[in-house]
Amino acid sequence: MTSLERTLVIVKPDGYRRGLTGEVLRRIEAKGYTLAALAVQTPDRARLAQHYAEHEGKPFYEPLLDFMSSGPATFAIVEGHRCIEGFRALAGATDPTAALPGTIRGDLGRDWGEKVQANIVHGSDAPESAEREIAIWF
Ligand code: IDP
Ligand code: MG
Repeated sequence: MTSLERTLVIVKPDGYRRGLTGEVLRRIEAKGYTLAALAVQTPDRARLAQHYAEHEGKPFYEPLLDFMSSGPATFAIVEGHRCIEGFRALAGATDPTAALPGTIRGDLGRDWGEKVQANIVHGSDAPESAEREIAIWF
């Protein structure tokens, strides 16, 4: 028996602007995961810097903070056994051009020629990062 997990999902500002919040949440619910908390807010740079600390110094870091603070985003705590791995499978690869059809990024995302990939969703990558990220935003 695996333990009940939680993950932080963000429908990023590109997904929010394009009206894809409902489509992303629909896929999470259709998969069978539970929405434990939901909030719409424009991410502030201070909390984004904490959230994305592992990427500080990379060429896409400043563009990433600009992009993520560019407007409202939807934050969700998602629950379910193995939901961290499961949501990342639903999301698809980081690069939306390479992300497979059938995934959120593969079906709904594309390259817009920017320094940062606008790829619609974030999902935590491990139990420790999920708890760390949930504590930042909720
Ligand atoms: P992930 O969101 O799939 O976990 P990370 O490597 O954690 O990917 O990167 C965080 C975010 O930074 C990505 O979702 C994407 O928006 C952006 N990003 C990551 N790598 C690149 C890159 O090589 N070029 C442009 N943007 C990137
Ligand atoms: Mg990541």
